[in-house]
Amino acid sequence: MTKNKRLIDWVNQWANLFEPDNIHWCDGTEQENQRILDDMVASGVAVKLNEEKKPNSYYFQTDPSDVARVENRTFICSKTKEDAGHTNNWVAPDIMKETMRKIYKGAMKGRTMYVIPFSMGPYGSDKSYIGVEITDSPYVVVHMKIMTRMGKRALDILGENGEFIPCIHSIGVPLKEGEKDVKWPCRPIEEKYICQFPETKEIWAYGSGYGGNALLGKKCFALRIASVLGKEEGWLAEHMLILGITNLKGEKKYIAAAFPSACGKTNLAMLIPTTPGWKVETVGDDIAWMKFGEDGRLWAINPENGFFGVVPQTSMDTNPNAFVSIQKNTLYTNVGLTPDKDVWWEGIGWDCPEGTLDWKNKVYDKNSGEPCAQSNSRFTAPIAQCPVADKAFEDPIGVPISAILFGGRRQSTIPLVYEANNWNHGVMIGSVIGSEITSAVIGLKEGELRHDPFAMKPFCGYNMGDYFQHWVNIGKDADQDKLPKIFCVNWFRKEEGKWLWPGYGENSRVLAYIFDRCNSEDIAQDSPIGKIPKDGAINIEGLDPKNVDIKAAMKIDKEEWGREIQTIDSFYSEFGERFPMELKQELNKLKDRFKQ
Ligand code: GTP
Ligand code: SPV
Ligand code: MN
Repeated sequence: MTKNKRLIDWVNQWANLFEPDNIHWCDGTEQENQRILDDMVASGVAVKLNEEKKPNSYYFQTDPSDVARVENRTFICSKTKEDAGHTNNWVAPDIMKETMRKIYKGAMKGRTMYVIPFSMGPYGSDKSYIGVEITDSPYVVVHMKIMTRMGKRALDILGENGEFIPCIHSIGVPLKEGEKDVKWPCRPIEEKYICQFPETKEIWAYGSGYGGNALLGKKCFALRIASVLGKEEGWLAEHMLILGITNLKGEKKYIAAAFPSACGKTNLAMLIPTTPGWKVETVGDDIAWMKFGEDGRLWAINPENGFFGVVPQTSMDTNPNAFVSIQKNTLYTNVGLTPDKDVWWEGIGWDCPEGTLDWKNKVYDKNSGEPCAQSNSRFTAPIAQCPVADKAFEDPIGVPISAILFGGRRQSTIPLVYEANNWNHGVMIGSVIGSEITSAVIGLKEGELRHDPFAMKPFCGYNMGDYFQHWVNIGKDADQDKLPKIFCVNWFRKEEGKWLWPGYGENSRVLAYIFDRCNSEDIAQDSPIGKIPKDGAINIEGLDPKNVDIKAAMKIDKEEWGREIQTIDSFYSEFGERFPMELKQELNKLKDRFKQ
């Protein structure tokens, strides 16, 4: 398959340690994919869904302990602790490697070791990188086939001397001779490891088969390792969706938006505007790589090829484009399975059929108080299947970004939308976004508020203070007029338990305002926190007054902001020396504006 000596040696070396029964080099063909799926169906690991209802789609249930990312088992193994920073778990690289070599030894006995060559980003783009993942999980192989550009073409690009990001993954459950496998082999949480080595650009993972823990092209490579590459090479790897938005006159702009996990990226990326005549198209729903073009603007690609999206509440009402995207060629994990081999979940839009199995494979009892679909259950589907996939998602050059949005789940304080006064103010806004914790991560208290700077707290591969400085530097060296404008948005504000903004497709009204601001329309006014819409600048025509209170959604409450500034102060003070002066200055300016 390849003449790349470094790759061949590397595979042989790992095969010696893992001791698998076989080695399979993935060519990325449909036939190969089908064979692996058929084998999983035959062994009871996968269920083939009803061909009439969900053509070419498959269903999986994980072990109940292996349902989301494990942040407390995720490590940035830089040489010094300071280089990982206080927002990351750290173990020295040699110590971690020693530990992991021991548990890796013989870990693939009785299994096949798959070698998956893949490209993050369109084949051949100067923004793309090649990775190779070694895994003993066929579930990972069929997911990487959708989530990345995978197979022989990636090897061809690598050629004889090309460089790749090495990604090592084992579920850590070797089989003795004749031993029968369980449905979802994995290690207990405290034995899992998700390790990034930023200096040598390596990823070593162990013990989990799920999502960002195992599909190593995604969070481990495209964010943790790529953020380090970006810092070294002068670009940005971010937890951001990318969308194209076209106004009534046919003018198109691209917007990137960072929200923490399970806070609405997939939904915003493919929303159907309720503003008549406007159109939104999807370039990506989770990750953006942004580099300056020769024209001085910031250009973005989506390094991924598929959606790994939150299932619950996805319906023809909330997100019709996602719903349509997942009707065929889709992999479902941890949702409900109906007696006629279709899928069901909370918020799908119809009642649960009698006899449906829940994600733990028990007949679902509506009165149990437990959900039928696990709250972090996911669909995996190719981006190309999205009815509003933007053609530019295949474009190796990417798309020029006009605006960057930051947001999170905030019940109070943060208004529906406001705009940064300048780049550094925008960097400050990104650095202090917070969110109520969602079910996308195991081991943290759901609903509790935490700071999640740039939605990158779990994904920054180096010291977060240095990361802030990198963002400041990106702006310093750039042509200010060509930099994207920066906004903060919050769809989740509540009063007396009730949403103040209807969200979903209605968010297009805020996007339309942002679009017009990018054309410098005179529709904004100053406030202590930044520029806010003038009265009437956000079109709320036709909205049911029961579902919207724009005054309350936009309110800037002095007391709430007093508390907010205190939490920013204490959050910033955690950083110590490696913290940009520029952000301290921006915080002081914010304080001063409230005094005026
Ligand atoms: P990751 O894939 O984990 O990075 O998540 P994501 O940011 O793509 O989140 P996603 O769009 O999947 O949304 C997660 C949850 O938020 C879903 O249950 C949605 O129904 C809900 N949600 C999304 N947008 C809105 C909104 O505008 N308003 C409200 N109230 N809820 C929303
Ligand atoms: C997230 O948690 O932000 C996700 C899902 O997008 S995972 O791929 O598991 O990281
Ligand atoms: Mn994500």
